[in-house]
Amino acid sequence: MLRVGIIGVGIMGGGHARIIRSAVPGAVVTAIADADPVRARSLADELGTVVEVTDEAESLIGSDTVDAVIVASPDPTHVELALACINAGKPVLMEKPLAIDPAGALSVVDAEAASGRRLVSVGFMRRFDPAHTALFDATVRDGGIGRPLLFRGIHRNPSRSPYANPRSTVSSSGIHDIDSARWFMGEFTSVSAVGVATANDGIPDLVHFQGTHVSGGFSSIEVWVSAVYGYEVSAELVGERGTAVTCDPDRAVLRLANRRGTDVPGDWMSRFDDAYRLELVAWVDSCTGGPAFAGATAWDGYRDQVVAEAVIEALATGQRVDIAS
Ligand code: ISE
Repeated sequence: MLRVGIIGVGIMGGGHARIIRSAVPGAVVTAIADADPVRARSLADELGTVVEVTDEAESLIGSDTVDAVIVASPDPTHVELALACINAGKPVLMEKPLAIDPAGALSVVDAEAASGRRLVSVGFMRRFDPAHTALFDATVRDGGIGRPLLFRGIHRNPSRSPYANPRSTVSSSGIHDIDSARWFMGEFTSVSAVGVATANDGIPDLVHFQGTHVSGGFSSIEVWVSAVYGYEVSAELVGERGTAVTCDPDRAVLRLANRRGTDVPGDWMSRFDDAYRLELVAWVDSCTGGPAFAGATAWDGYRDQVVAEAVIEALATGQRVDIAS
């Protein structure tokens, strides 16, 4: 049984803890670290398996009640905690982003390489989303549509995060679409971007960016964090001989009172419930002698950060930004 410690038990960390309890055989949450002792104790009481509650992340990482760690604390703490897990020789699933800048992400890549072990996994859960994996299998893996020419991503949140800032639409939200575009099309070679701050407060909440890729194809990505109507993520791949687009597998089309349509989720936890579960199962398997984690690595976390910085620069300058591989 893999004993998991979780650092940061807000939306993501608490969500992971509950998924592990209900749907991830072979793992149990034994330790929680959070700056809010009331929140930490409340989750520990809810889970019933936690033997250690602390506000010291380093104490959790070093604890002999913990075999592997999930980091879901605020983004600025991610590098320090990833390095501490590497130093302790413990596998860690990092919530995205790996770092708040490329240099920090690269320090994690370098430390993991120096350790000689694959310890860092990064939680870009769309790589486990059944709709996205079906799209990948039907296009890139199958090859039936021919050479991939264009990846088109749409990513809409109903409302901004309370922590929204001029960078976060790209660095916190758009970084998911960057990771998906790299997954489908290979490394970026350049980006151009435009955006609008619908609240006139300097925070671009609707951003569109276009990328070119080493494969010769390109990507077109919309990130809108004030969409109001709901939470929606979709991806399409255009090839030489055909196209394919994600299709939400579990929505019913309701015909009622002269209307026809489906519900739209309200947030990412409901839209990606299967993805988070499958990601955690794969990570636990990788920590207990199973196949290597098939999701994003520390290198992906670094490259995603490099592209995010380029998009932010392109947004600020209105100029295309070239990206070295
Ligand atoms: C949030 O941090 C996430 O990771 C969600 O998946 C994403 O859709 C949202 O825009 C981010 O703010």
